[in-house]
Amino acid sequence: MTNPPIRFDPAVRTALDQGTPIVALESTIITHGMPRPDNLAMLERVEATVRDHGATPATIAVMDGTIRIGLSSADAEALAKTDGALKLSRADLAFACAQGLTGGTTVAATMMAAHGAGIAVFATGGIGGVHQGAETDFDISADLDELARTPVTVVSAGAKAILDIPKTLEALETRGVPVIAVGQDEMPAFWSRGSGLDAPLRLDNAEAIARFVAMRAQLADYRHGGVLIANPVPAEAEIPHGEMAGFIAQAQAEAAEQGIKGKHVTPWLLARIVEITGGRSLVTNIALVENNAKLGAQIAVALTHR
Ligand code: PSU
Ligand code: MN
Repeated sequence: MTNPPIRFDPAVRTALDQGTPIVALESTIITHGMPRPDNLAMLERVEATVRDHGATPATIAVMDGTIRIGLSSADAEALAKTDGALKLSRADLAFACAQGLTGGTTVAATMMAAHGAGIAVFATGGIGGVHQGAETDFDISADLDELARTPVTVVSAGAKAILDIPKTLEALETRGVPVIAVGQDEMPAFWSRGSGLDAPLRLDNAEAIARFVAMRAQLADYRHGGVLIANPVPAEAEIPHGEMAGFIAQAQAEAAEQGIKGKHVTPWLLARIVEITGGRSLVTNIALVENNAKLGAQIAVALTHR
């Protein structure tokens, strides 16, 4: 038997030992979600935001076959510049470790690693979900099943509007995943504060979210799974739903034309939408991740105080 190849950053190790608040961050957003050099700049800003709000950031990735819980700035820079970094979801994590590979972890794989490391709160941009046309191509993100099984609170800006949001909400309901909009009744849609759909649940601040998460763990400690927090992008950074719809439709038509499939779909669409919007969607994307990092830190702090 070999030990699982996991390495903790010293700051994260100390925070775990002392029981101080920690926020996990994913890395597919770095390797596949944003162009260089904005990906690294985004990570630095997001980690600073977590620290400014009283928590330790733990960016999770696989580097040369080792699951890394927390990255030094040199590691982060190396990851952001790695050519051909893999996109690692639940199915790929052990494979990357066994083969000594490097990649960004998706929401699903980051949840697995965070939970294994003892980290309960994780902030990201948007989760994967049910893709448009899933009724024919079966493209449903492993993020949804991970939310059903792994008890981590995931702070997102909702599901990207490149997904089928109504079907994504149905799939989450089927899996027993609570979906909580923050401060509004409407489900946010990543770049947009609104989606035209009611969110299943609503809470208005980090304390209320922490109370709910703690209650859920108490009531159903047997396989209670995760919680999805849907935190709307700040108003000054949003691209309204109606405006976004046209950009998304164009990118999707082009992806279909070019035969983009499987795990390549999300990164391809994100990159294309950045081009189509002349970089505006990237500004929005960075703002929403930062906003989620702040709320994630506040939830982690509130959970620690309980
Ligand atoms: N949201 C972003 N950028 C991203 C992703 C989400 O703004 O890169 C990534 C996340 O890591 C998410 C993944 O878990 O896309 C979903 O991919 P798939 O649909 O192939 O499971
Ligand atoms: Mn997929």
